[in-house]
Amino acid sequence: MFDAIIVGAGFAGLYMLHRLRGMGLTARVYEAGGDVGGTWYWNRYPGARCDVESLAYSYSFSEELQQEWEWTDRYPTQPEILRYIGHVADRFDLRRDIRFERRVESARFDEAECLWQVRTDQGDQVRAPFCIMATGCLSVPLEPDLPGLADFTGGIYRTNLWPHEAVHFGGRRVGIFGTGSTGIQSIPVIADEAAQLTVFQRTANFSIPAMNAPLDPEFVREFKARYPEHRAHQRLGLSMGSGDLEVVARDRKPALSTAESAPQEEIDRVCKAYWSRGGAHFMTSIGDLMSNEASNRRVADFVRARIRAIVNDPATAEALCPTTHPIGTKRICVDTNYYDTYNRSNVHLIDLRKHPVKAIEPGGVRLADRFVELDDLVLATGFDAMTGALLRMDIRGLGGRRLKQAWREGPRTYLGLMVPDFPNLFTVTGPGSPSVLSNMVVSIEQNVNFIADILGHMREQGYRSIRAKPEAEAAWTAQVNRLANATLYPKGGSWYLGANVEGKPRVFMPYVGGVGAYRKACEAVAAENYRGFDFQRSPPALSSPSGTQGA
Ligand code: N01
Repeated sequence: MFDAIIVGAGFAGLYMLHRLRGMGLTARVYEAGGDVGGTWYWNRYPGARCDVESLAYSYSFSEELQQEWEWTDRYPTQPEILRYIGHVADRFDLRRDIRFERRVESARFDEAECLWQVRTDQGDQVRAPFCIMATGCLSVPLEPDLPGLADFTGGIYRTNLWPHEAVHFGGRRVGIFGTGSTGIQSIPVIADEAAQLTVFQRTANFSIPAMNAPLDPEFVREFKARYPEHRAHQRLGLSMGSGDLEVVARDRKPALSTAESAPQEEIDRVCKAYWSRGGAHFMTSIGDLMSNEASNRRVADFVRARIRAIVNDPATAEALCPTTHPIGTKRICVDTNYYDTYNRSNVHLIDLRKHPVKAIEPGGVRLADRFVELDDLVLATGFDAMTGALLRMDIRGLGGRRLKQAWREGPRTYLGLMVPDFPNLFTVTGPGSPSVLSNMVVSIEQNVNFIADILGHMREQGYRSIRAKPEAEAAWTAQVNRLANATLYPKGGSWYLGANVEGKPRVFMPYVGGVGAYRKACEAVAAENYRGFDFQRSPPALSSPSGTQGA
């Protein structure tokens, strides 16, 4: 028996394991993939790169680690992140407690014993007082609704299940579905190699140039010298990681409070400055961008003007101009040469709103008005986000209550970390926490530390179980909804809202208040003796700091 079972060996699972070990607790990690890395293990598609900057998208818990690791570019590539996570696993000797290629299928709470019983698809069965879900927010691939897909005789490549061996598109006619962050990253890279690339676009998306470049060693040296200050900024949500501290300090305030009534030259000046600096930081340019529709429209107009300026063919440019949602309400994309790619003679855009798919046939895609012959299909069609990984397991809490049942009208949590009828079960970056609206590594570290502190508190006090109180869950969920409804986010029809999955309840899942406000809320909860949580003392207590050895 272990003190805790951790599900997932991505950034969250690894750090959770490291923290528990540091407390003298024992843990077993189950991971469906063949190695550590989580989302970065699976998403190895061409062009995969993080859109948070390297120096910020990394653990802060070890000063030695952050000083030692050398990043290459402003934005890290997927292979580089995977190497980094592998290095962390080795450096902190984490692999020995991880069982790979084991997908957890069920987790059931045994009330009499106050234990979670976890079962994997390989037949492992293990019990522990605590179960910590580190299953990621974007880890369940979504199968697109494309009739006849199974009949296609060419290669089918899903970006989020990309093969480990090299895929060669040279001389081939490739089609791609999906123009979210993934499609937008991979389209320019596939276009470089393929003979022909046809992009089947259902919804045009807003994308900002990454302005990626190799990191300047002098910049890195200065950044690392002040890492603690950078990390402090990140933890308060003041920095997306870009630039030096002076830039961060200046950008604490948006350049303009609103674009609604600002003169056009002023909007152009500010937006151009943010555009040329590059990255998702663009979204912090205008104070009320995510709460004022008129202000948002003017910034969206700026981006549409950029698209028209970059793309030579006016009809293609128009089709690429997003019109279905306010900018930022679907996750902003960050690209390298995305719009320029449409100026290549081997790239063709099909607007599916005008030319819907009738069927996928063995040799290509049948549209209402034409047939596109293809050798390969790439599917960049997204995820069942935030709740998908949790709900595909059979999780049962008190009285055998299923999580699926508890969340039938959408996820409800206390702080994104616990659900009332599921004692001793934690969700790292769960729905109701900043998660996908933040730098995930920053949120993961905060969530993991909070959970570890709770377990430390329980050990000190001799508590055996913890539950979120229903009233705390109700109040937090109401606050999450209230905050979201005060913004434009719910207008996006995005995966944040579950809108990409048929039949999924439309509930805005992440906490929009920012990592700083969220962190303060957690600190206030802890300071008030973990307000909103109910602790019980009976049966056995957690193992002593020296740790009980696991079976
Ligand atoms: O998925 P998405 P993603 N026919 O859901 C289209 C993170 N991420 O993998 O909008 C035709 O955004 C769908 O069209 P529509 C990031 O948080 C991070 O790109 O539903 N098209 C859409 O265009 C991101 O937001 C990085 O009309 C179909 C696309 O598929 C999240 O992952 C990199 C279709 C799905 O877009 C998800 O991004 C990459 C159909 N039947 C991703 N079904 C970083 O850099 C779906 N689509 C860190």
